[in-house]
Amino acid sequence: MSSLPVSSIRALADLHPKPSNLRFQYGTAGFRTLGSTLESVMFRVGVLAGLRSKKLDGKTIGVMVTASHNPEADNGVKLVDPRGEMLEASWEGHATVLANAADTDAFIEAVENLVKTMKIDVSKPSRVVYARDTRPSGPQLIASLEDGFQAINVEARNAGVTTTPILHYLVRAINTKGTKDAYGEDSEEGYMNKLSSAFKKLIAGKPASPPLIVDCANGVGAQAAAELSAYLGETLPLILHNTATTAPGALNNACGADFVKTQQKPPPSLASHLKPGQRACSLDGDADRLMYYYLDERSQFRMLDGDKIAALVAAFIGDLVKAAGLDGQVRVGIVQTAYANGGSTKYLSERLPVRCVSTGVKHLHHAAEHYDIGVYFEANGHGTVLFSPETLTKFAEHQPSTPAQSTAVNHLVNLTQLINQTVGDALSDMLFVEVVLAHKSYSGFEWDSLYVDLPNRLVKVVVADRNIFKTTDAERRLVSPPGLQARIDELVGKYDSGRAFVRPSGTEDVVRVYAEARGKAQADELAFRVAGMVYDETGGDLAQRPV
Ligand code: G16
Repeated sequence: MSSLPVSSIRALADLHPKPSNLRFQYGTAGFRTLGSTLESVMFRVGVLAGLRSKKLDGKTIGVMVTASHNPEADNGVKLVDPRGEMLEASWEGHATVLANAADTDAFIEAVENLVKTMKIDVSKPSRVVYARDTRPSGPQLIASLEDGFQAINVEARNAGVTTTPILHYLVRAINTKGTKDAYGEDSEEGYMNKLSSAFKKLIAGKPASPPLIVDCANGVGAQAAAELSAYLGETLPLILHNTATTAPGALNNACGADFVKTQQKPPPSLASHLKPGQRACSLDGDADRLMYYYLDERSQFRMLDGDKIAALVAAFIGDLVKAAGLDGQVRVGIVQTAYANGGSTKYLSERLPVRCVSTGVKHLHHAAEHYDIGVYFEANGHGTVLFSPETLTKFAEHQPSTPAQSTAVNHLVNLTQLINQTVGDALSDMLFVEVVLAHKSYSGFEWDSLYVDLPNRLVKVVVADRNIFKTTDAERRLVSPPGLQARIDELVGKYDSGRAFVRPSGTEDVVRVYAEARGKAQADELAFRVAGMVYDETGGDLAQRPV
């Protein structure tokens, strides 16, 4: 067994010293913080990705440099496992240990420990594919990452500037190439072709859809949406807005999926373009989240968030399974988080099995794998649909007994091609929504009418130390600080249809408070009163009271 190239690691690690005053944590979506502090983390992630690949016998690992919905000055990095899913949870701890080694000696010692404890054969090849979003700090951070690859001789493929879901797609496509599970051509063109041809088959014979406005958050989604639009042509006219990927400070600023969800209003830049009835949607900074909305006939903003998307697509899939004659043989289930609106949970659980898990795509993804067809969506618009391998076989082997059954099976098969099953994908989800709207002849209004959302409010609280907040029961209850949950329960009990919970964010240095109640004013009041309790519990700068 050859040994680690210690001198090469040492020489390059010395170029990327860890800032002594900072502690890094591999959280909900990898490492994520101010981009200017992340150089050492990037170098170390480069080394870690190489080791992960060696451990998996040279399979290709993905590395995505992005901070998604966060402000432009932030950046981050996450690892993607060979099937295109999030890094296995046990390796998140290894990532955190490596990122926090105080100096080069400590880092080399941590790498040697990892190789020993995980029994990594360092003579194996290591392969990585990597990409970044459009953040200004990206090129510098990619250079540090590449030094990490060089330090342990990784065969690295640069996928350039692209969306997070495309990077996930590439990882799976590369690792399944030439096998019976081949996922698609391992290129951006392969992705565009796969999605657009499935879309065209699914809407064949349906009346042409009116144009769709797409807010690209001034991020990398602008580039991918423009490319996709060219593939779609007249089949789905897209009108792209917020495409200023190089304008300083524009990324996610007063636009994008997170803005729409948290502010519950459209981006101001779209104001003059939104007429009653016009469908629009917003991507986030790396195009893995999607929010739809429209103005009703009184020009009121109506939001169609991840919960509404789940309701729309799950019902559609459930109906197709029945129409195909596969009812009882293929179980469809839904996965949500505590942020799911009570109205959606009620609607969905009256029709299909629903599970609630902790925030974070990895939790939803794993829970969804337990169903034959698992639909998972976070209210923030992050989600997808998973088809189990057995389900794909059932579709392939099913003998339809009527033309209607045959059509339904074909639609299901085309959906397996349209949906990016590796991770939530705003562009793929957008096409899926458009397919359902076309099949059902729904406008935003009919879609919105599936169920009524309970008024709700999401608030961020900047606290001195978010780590003192510990949760249980899929993050619906606090176990620490002691006594706080009982006080929240008492308050919630005073509100009609009241519900509230508190959890520390895994991507921002804040605590999040969610509340819903029968009326809008009550939901707002409950959220701010709980936020006040959180604030009083921890103290902090009065200027940074709930934002
Ligand atoms: C990431 C995760 C999502 C999560 C979101 C917010 O999204 O992938 O699963 O819902 O962060 O997480 P938190 O409330 O812990 O900050 P993204 O789109 O930013 O990568």
